[in-house]
Amino acid sequence: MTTAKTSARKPFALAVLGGTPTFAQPVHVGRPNVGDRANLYRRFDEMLDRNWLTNDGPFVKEFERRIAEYVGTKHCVAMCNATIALEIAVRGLELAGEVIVPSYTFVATAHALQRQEITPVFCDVDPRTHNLDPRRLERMITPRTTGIIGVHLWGRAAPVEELDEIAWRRGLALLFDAAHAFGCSHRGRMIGSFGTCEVFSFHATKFLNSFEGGAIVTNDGPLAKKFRLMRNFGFAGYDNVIHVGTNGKMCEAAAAMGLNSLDSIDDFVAVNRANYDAYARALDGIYGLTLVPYDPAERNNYQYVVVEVDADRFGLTRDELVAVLHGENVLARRYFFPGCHRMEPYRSYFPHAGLLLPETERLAAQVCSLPTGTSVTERDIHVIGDLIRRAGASAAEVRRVLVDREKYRDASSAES
Ligand code: T4K
Repeated sequence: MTTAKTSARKPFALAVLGGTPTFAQPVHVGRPNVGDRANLYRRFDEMLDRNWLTNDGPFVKEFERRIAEYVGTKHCVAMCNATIALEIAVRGLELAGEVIVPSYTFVATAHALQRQEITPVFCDVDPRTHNLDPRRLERMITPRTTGIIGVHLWGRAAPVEELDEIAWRRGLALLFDAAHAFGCSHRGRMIGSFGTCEVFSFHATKFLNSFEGGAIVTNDGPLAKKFRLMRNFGFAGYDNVIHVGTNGKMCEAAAAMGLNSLDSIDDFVAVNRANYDAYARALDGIYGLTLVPYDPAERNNYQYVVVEVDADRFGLTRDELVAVLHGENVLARRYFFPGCHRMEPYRSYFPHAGLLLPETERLAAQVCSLPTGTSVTERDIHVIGDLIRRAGASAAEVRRVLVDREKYRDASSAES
């Protein structure tokens, strides 16, 4: 583990109040975890010696086999990223019309539908779980609805049984955006085998990365075959295209990184777990701040450390807290602000969607993610906890400074 360097600062002065930023270098939310470099270079040498760089190469095949084994599915189809994997899954399942998704997610979930001219219908989430609320979902179904995409937000399982029951009763397809949930379980079963298929992300910022990457996992053989065709332009052999397709292939360098990450997965989870526990200690007792919990009875990857800020009790809004942290070079992120329904093109298409999404609106205003992963040390976390505590303790002064700064900004932009 490397330590983000701390610099000397005036005691008790937050940077927004005129002090020196605590961290000399930015502390990021999603610094990539890098496993054993020597092994990675060995794999690169092997790849270059073989002169086979992409198109279903041996590393991709090995990566697919190991992912499927890990989550207990029959098939894994590796892709260049999770967004393309979602698009292929949606198309492969022949979804059309409307598909119900949460708005409280990364925008890729909605874009994967919109790019295929399928309307994402945004359903509100359960404030306790941050995942789709099945009771509200049932009311969003129309004659045009063909499917549901559940998201296992932060790696905590969506309500799979309830969604499965609704999907079965109403004749809808059910798939899951499991971008956050590799290595997590639900009721003791690994996420990956719920719904018709699930999609993982192995983006650089995910705890297990292949630089860029994603995969669809499923137990449905014919569907897996279709996904394979679709990720390779629909080719079923030289010169023989039998399906519409795209270029969704994972390259060998990405698969080499993915395999390397898999070799270190237990270490990554252990570090994330230790960091999460360190945050729990560092934030303990801070009035108005809630650390989003993980069920200890399940397997978790602990890759997101998420807090909810109750402005009335903490004294600062989430945005004000984020401004304080950014001043200290702690680049906390407002995942997922402002909610897909407030992003284009959705906000133009459905300008009043927020009326049906009260919990999404509240969470989008109250939640932020804090830095974790192998580049963040327990000492860093202790310091970040202390900064948050001090921000809350000097809330009135911090707010006054931030409001003045905002007024100054407004005035100078009006002048220019
Ligand atoms: N579904 C869900 C629910 C998702 O969350 C995502 C992606 C997807 C689908 C689609 O998966 P992919 O198609 O990406 O496989 C990031 C990631 O780009 C995105 O993969 C992720 N979710 C989302 C939650 O976060 P940004 O734009 O917020 O990330 P960015 O570039 O600001 O990076 C985050 C932090 O990591 C920064 O603090 C900087 C640091 N960083 C980033 C990169 C790329 C590094 O230190 N090194 C790096 O190489 O979207």
